[in-house]
Amino acid sequence: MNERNQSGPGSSEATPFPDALYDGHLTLDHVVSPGGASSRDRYEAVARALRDVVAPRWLSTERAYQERGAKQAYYLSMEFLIGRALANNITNLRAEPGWAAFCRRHGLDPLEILDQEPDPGLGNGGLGRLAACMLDSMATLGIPGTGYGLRYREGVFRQVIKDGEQVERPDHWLARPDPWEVARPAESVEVHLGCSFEMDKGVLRLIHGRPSILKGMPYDRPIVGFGGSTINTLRLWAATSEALDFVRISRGDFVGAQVDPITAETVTLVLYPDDRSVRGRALRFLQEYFLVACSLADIVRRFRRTQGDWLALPDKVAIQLNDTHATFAVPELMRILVDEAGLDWEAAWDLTRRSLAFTNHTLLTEALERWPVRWFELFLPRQLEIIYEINQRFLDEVRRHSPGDEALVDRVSIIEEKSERQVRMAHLGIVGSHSVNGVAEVHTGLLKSRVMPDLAALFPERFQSITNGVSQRRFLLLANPGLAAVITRAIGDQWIVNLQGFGSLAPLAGDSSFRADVARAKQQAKLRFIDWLRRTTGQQIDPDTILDTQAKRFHEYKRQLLNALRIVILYQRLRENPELQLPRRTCLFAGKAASGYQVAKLIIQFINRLGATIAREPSVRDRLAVVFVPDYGVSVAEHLIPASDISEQISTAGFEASGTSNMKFMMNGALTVGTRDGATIEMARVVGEENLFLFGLTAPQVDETRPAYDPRWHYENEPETRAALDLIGSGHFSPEDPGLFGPLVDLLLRDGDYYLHLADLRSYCEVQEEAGRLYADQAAWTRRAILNIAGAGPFSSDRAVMEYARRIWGVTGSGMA
Ligand code: 26W
Repeated sequence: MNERNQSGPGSSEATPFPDALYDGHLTLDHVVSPGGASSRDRYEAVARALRDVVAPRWLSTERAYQERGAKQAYYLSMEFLIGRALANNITNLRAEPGWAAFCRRHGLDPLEILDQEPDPGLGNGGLGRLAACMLDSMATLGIPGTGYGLRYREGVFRQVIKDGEQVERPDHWLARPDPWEVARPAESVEVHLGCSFEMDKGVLRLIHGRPSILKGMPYDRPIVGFGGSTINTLRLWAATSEALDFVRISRGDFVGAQVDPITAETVTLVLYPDDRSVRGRALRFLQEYFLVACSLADIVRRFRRTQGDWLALPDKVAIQLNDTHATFAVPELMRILVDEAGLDWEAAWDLTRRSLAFTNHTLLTEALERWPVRWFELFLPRQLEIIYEINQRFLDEVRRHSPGDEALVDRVSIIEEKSERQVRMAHLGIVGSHSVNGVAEVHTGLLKSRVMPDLAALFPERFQSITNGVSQRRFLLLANPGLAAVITRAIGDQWIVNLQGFGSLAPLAGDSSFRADVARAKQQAKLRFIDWLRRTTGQQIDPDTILDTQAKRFHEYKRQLLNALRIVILYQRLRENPELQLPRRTCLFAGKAASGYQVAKLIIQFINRLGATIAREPSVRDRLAVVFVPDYGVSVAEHLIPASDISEQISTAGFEASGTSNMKFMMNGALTVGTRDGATIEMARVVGEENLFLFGLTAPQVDETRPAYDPRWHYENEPETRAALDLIGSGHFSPEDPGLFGPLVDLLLRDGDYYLHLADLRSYCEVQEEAGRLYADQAAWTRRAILNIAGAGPFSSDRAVMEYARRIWGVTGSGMA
């Protein structure tokens, strides 16, 4: 595949732009004359023309994998936050020059066309975006990697801010046909369920004792590797069902009766907008099993096409389970191997464990899914039998290992024997896999010491750590072309496919002309973002301020409230002392709160009210502003991250598994204000703690502090803390409803401040002052920014994927050094 010419990264020359194909699609697909076409029509025609260019390479990629009998990696995830495809594919096909000339020739505004593409919100946050970055890296490295997900007809909700509050709007991203996807009806699969169900006013009502069949219809999306020579596949399943089979029904043969199409489609109607827990959501239970059943049926079907011997499965197939959401794969693969392939239990179990690997992305116990046994009894009786057998054999092993320790047996059992018996999906994933990994060193350490100590002690060889990464092609080359050009001019463009080359930027931190280039690129990115924000939201930002950004899902442990508290303190300082010389700062917030997460939504409202209050005060507003950027997602991140000077990574230590926005800000030259948590610890090790602004308790200190922690001590002994909390409690930011933000004060003072905001507030304010002082010295600031960029090498998803490929999957890629 890539043996063709090795000139420059991604080993293929720039792709000419397919004008003729465009004209064809415009007139033939949309039957409009060029003059009569809408921007959406033009977008679709461009996308289809590019897909035509990609199609033969897509086929030959697959053929090459088959020919070399390559071992394949399959990434099973309930979320793929892929972002818009057009700009990404133009970049990875190296078709920018062609695209620019094409737009000139057709008198088109490239941004206008690019803006037509909906941003598929097929994910909530970090987990979903990591999956997308992994796919981009697998394709770029020429690794035979396929993503399996669900084709939600509605992605994560669109966030609208009304009177400072988050309002959720449906995301009809498929309202118009999507030009990138290819329906594959011939490759549909049947999914059998032990009972049937119907939707009754949005609630799933089970129909006991009537087995049913769902149909999984696959839709394939091209994943274009950089250079355009490898095109991998993201296969998204849509649930549907055959028309009701009246002949069968007339024979009273309800066994295998189809669920009616409308009900069937509800299974993949919408992504659960929750990244905490989905307890009690039977439809989510069905979605997860549906994903696994369709994907495993497809994987086995592909395997059998070339392999006659089942025992070769782990040599040809590596399946990565993206968190507990995919661990139905353990009993489902066993069902296929025992019931369909007819293998004996031991052989099937060996193949299953050697083919499956599990990644954990969170330490939050409520996010470690447990599903009621009775749902298995109804929907998946055979899988439950298998789970019982797996658990029985596992616990026998445990009893052999620790005779008499029934407490241990209870703790590690896959079945939680509480009032409502539940299946612990994380335990199932760990017992049924040959590899379990955390997504950053500190996270994996806590996984083994705090969350899964017993299982880690039982299977020490299975636990390993692979720190996350992000795609520098999407989050630097595409999102920040100005800075990318400055870097390429300095060190060439190999970094696009090998970010380790960034190290050679470090010496340039001392080079004033290079610093000037980097500072100019940052200023350009700022102005571009400010212009975009004004055009899309009407909000004005002063470019001569520090853009200080916290962009991530709203969650108490991510402590957007801590950020807001220090802004209240800053606000009070400026009110009390108008002469106070402080670098002017714009504090930007972006992120969605799970629609049912009231506290997080109240924090969003508070931040918006804080911003509105400040904006009404002439004595303060020219030195401090708070701006909420709505509807955060991949496309907004591409505007916001390149423009930011400061990256806020302020989670309570021990709670952020890894973080990935921290890496995106770093490679775009923002300086990190953060706690020693997740991957930020590893970033500080590479760049040097002195080049970040680290503060607060470490994870062990959090554990030590918690037992005797009294948040009121800070209220009693820190005047600014007290004044800030009193101001919030007084209704100053909500005069029409003085008690509105009382619950936030209670959270901190009355309810124990579980995430230790007040414990870290002082040191947080101090490093923010330090950052403000350094910003006044632009040369020093930019020098540090360059050192952070230079240290971003290890945080590419290419490095992460190569670790998965070598240490877990045992696959190789033509692009892997
Ligand atoms: C069942 C509901 C649900 C849905 C999603 C629970 C938990 C999740 C995800 C695990 C939450 C998530 O996105 N975790 C983030 O994963 C990133 C990628 O590994 C990490 O960088 C973040 O630290 C972690 O919070």
